[in-house]
Amino acid sequence: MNCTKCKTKAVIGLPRHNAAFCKLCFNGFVHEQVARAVKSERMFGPNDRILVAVSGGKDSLTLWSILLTLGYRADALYVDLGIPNYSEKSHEKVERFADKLAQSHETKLIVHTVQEQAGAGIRELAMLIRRPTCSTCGTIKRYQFNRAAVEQHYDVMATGHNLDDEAARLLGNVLHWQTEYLDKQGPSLPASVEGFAKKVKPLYRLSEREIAAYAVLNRIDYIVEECPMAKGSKMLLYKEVLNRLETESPGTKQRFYCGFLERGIATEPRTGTMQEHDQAMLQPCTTCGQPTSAEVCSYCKMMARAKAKVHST
Ligand code: Q46
Ligand code: ZN
Repeated sequence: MNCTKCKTKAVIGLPRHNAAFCKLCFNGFVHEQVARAVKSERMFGPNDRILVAVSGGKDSLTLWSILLTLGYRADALYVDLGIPNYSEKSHEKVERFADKLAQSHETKLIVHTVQEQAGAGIRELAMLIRRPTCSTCGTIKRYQFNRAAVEQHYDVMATGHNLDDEAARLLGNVLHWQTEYLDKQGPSLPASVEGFAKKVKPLYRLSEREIAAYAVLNRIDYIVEECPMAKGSKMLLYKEVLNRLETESPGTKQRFYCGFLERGIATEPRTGTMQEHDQAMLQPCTTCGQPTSAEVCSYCKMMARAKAKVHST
């Protein structure tokens, strides 16, 4: 198998593009897909400050590295969830990678440790407040990322979601007709109301397999294990189903997700009155000052409940 572009020996075949690439041309292909995503979805410009949400996995570390390679100003935030046998490893991978990047780029890593703030890791915290671990985790991560982005004046927050993630999420939402989530499924979500950072997904044109190949070829040392809490999740099942379809018919995932974007369902402009309505409903949380539609935001409510439980035991 030879490289479609330069005819030297190929290292990867991409059936959905009917192409094969050597390492150099594959890197060029990956960078081009990211650059195309950034431009077509107007994610950010060369002077914008980007905060990348990193977990230690292949997608987020690859994203951080590519953005710096393309000349963007990108820092990263890692949330240490305190999950035994997992968080120590992922934290270490992120710290090491940050040191490596800092040797050739101007960049920094910000770390938030759940244990330090809440006095317990995510699993104990979820048990204390009787909520599923992943939904507790989601509330904490969304809150901490948004807070860091807004308070430290980043223009945009970037996550490593790839084509497989987005297609699987879309499949789940369509299967259950969760139409209220569809307008949040685009790869670029503007900061619709003050106090909420703009969110973008620059890897949405690349599959999980392509990103894993890029990470291996470019010696990005990431944590291979998934978070243990992800076991049995519906997302993994949807990904499996889509992979099966992809093998039979290359390009299925891309046609499904990009077809959805082309139809404009995700980007349908919300009316001015809606946005004004949202803005009017928001007020600073009386505990932390972050915007919320209630008196106290859901993060602070959660933390207060956890503290009350600790004191009552
Ligand atoms: S990190 Fe958090 Fe995921 Fe782990 S605890 Fe669940 S939500 S599975 S993206
Ligand atoms: Zn709050």
